[in-house]
Amino acid sequence: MKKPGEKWSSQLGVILAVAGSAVGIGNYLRFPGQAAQYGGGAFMIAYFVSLVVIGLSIGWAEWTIGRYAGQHGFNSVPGVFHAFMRQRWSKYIGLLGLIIPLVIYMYYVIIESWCLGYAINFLLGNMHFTTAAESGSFFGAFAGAGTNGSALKFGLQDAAVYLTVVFLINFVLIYRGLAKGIEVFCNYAMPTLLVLSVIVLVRVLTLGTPDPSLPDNSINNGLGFMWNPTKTVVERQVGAEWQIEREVLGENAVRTATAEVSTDPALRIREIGVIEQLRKPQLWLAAAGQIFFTLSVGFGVIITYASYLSQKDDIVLSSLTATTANEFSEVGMGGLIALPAGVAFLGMAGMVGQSTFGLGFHVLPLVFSKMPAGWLFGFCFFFLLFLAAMASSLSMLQPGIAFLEEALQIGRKQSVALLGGLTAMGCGFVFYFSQDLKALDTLDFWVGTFLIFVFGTIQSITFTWIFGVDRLLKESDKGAAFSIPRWFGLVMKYVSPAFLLVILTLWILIDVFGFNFAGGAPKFSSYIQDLFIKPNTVAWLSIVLVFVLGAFLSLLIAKAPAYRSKPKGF
Ligand code: ALA
Repeated sequence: MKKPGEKWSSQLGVILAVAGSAVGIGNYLRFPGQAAQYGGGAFMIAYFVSLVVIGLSIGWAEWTIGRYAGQHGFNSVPGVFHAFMRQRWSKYIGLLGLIIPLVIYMYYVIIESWCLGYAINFLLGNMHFTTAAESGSFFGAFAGAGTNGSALKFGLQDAAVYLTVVFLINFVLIYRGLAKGIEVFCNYAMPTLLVLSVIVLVRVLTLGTPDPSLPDNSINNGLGFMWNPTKTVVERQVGAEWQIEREVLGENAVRTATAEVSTDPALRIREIGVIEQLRKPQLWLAAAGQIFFTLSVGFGVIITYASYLSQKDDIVLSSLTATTANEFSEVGMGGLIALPAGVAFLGMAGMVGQSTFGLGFHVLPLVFSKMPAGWLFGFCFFFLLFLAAMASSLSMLQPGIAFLEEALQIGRKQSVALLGGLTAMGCGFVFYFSQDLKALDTLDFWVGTFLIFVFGTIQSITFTWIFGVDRLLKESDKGAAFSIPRWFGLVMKYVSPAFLLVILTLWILIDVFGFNFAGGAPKFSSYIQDLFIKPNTVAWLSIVLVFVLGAFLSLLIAKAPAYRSKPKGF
């Protein structure tokens, strides 16, 4: 059997690298945005269920199967599936584990470069916004959201220059390899980002009520917005239906709303309970999607990283440690920074309906502009996001590198050049078609959400039913600091696949077929509209990009001698 050429230099190194892959923009921007949108405290219940059923369960399985395949000479995801399924077609399942990280890299690195650009501009004192319109128009110009191609300018306040730098750093580190590139970067970046997070967190939590004349705009209310399990809302009657008009938080807001409601019979105040919120399928989809995205589970990343471990290395505690580090940074840091700061300065009205990007690149720059020494805290926040994103984007390149080296039997120089060329084309496409961030948004939906659900579900089923859950648990015991409890095997074999199949079905019904659980006409998401109802050229081109990449990689998989013969010894 072929021996893997690369190894991690220490157990801590691999834990930090996996934690680095997990901790990213998802923790500090996507998580608070999703939690607030889907009910705060109620969302957290679905989130923690998903953490156990998807995060821990598939995470442990990915570490185990990855290390097992690595022991038999396979480091790439197609190799892993070829190795343990032993069918002529099984290597093609691994194609998903290549497309997902590569396509996500193509847009993720752009967001990473925005973070660096914002950090530098805060440091240079270029970020002073007094209104939401000002910060919004800065971002629009920076990211080229107004017109395709408009971000292609090379000034300090333009994204292109940061993208070039960030793209190159990623490839230099990947070229240096696992131990000297990824591991060294994560060894420095992870503690640094922890220190920066604490600095920003302490600043935010001590903001109190920045403007005493607006007592509802406070950190306490921001924390309530993020974490309260029940919601108080004002509803308006439209025909026979009561529709939510706004959420009410804080004593003054409740007093004002009560007075308003008493004079208008078309309005009412109501508390929405936890159970009512948990009945919404969208909340479960959002929670499960967040767990996949934040832990980099279902990405093809953990399998690849784990394939460089030896049988003496612990994987059970390492996986748990990396997951815990991610959750500490997500729930304990990300959950306490962005939204509370936004509410304290802009109030609830300024926060409602903010997307991940709205929160990160419109709201927070305005918030930092209004804060004393905001340039410093703005720099700390965006630089920590940049470090977190870089550790994640590096992990998205390794599956591609491992595959090219294994399939084409080429060296590091050639694999880096080939992958650099491929991702530069994809990244250039997303960067050029920047109007309304259409390409980025389309790829994030179809690859960064849909394909991850699909691949996660396939992994959950094949690992426990084809490889076998008993074998998997026995395999995970090797070198382990402690064993995965045997009862958890039942969760892995039955609960996780069932949970994921339900989620995937719901997702397809709601987001693809527009199924309306409230009854009535189908409600098609903008992504379906962009493809079939009001076809959008850039959305279609983005889908074509994924298929062309898939076809190219399939061809390489088909031709690769490494996956021709049946692996022995399994
Ligand atoms: N896991 C990475 C993040 O959360 C992709 O940003």
